[in-house]
Amino acid sequence: MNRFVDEVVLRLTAGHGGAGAVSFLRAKYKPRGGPDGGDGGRGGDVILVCKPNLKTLSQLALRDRMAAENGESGAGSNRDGRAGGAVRVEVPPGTVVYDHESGEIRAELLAEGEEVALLRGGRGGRGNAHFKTAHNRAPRFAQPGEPGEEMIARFELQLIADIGFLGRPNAGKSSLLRALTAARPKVAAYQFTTRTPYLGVFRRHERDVVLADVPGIIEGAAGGAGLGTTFLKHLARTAAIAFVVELGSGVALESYRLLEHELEQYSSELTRKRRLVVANKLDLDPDHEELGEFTSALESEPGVRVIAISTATGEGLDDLRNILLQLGEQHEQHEQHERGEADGRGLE
Ligand SMILES: Nc1nc2c(ncn2[C@@H]2O[C@H](COP(=O)(O)OP(=O)(O)OP(=O)(O)O)[C@@H](O)[C@H]2O)c(=O)[nH]1
Ligand SMILES: [Mg+2]
Repeated sequence: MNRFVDEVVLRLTAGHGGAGAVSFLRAKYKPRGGPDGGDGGRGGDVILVCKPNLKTLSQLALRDRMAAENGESGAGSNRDGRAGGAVRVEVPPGTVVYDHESGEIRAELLAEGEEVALLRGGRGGRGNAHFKTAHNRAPRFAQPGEPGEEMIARFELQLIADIGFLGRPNAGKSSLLRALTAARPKVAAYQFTTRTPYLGVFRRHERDVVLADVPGIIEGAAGGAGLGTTFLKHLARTAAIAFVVELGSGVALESYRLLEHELEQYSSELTRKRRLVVANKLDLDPDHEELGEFTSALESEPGVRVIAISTATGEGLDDLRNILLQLGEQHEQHEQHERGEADGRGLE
């Protein structure tokens, strides 16, 4: 399988327009024929295409530039140049394209088949046949083609999931994804087993709920420690974040605070997302001693809900599925609402 790549910088160039031609009709017995220079062809566009079968940007990481074809020049006998072919850049759903220099967002591709004409090819120049006037019956000039648009683009992939998992290494995020979905990320008793994000889906009441397992976060991750926090960009599109902590070793509360802190350092916007706290490994806290301390410490915090589970015994998983489903549905309603508002504005 391709390695997972979620960020790529590429120089993109649309095609230049072909030059218009300077030419004069040369026919026997007609030495002073009129101008017949054809127009240059249009340069090709740079088009982004959303392909759901793609899961990473790795296919773009092999190159540092992509360009559309230039238009051909015009020719005599009023022959117009051929237009340049477009270049189609295929990207997975969830790709955001930034202008690398200004940081401005130029395109976002979410749905299957979506296409965005990112850069326009240059117009072809007009041939001298266009410039004949009563005063100048033999124009010796034609237009050059216009240059194609160009940019340095940064492609960023943000996986599209309803709920993303955030946790320290070893908390059991991948075990949870395996327990809830058919996804099979590796599970092991060491840190950073998961090195790239992983998606899994479960179906309940005829709805799909998409979960994202994200590599573990350690203290200082925002500053680059461990695998850093760049994978947290995959939480950007989720409806909610499930903080996953482990019970049984006395670190649940400390872990939760650390996750909050690192998330805040990375993006305060993400801290405003709906959140759920999943206290895993309940089987290692049989008297619920640590769970009790943990929940009472978080009791006073608004909007924080703790659910205790064990992926080892299956305890709590069914409740968790229902909560995840609700969070996913709320997200959908929220998005529909936003779309409705946007449409409403258009009708005013
Ligand atoms: N006793 C017990 N062990 C668990 C439970 N859930 C996960 N584990 C174990 O905890 C260890 C880590 O599990 P993973 O699912 O790989 O943890 P992770 O959070 O994905 O770890 P990273 O990928 O390194 O961030 C493994 O040895 C699991 O078998 C649980 O509910 N109870
Ligand atoms: Mg893992």
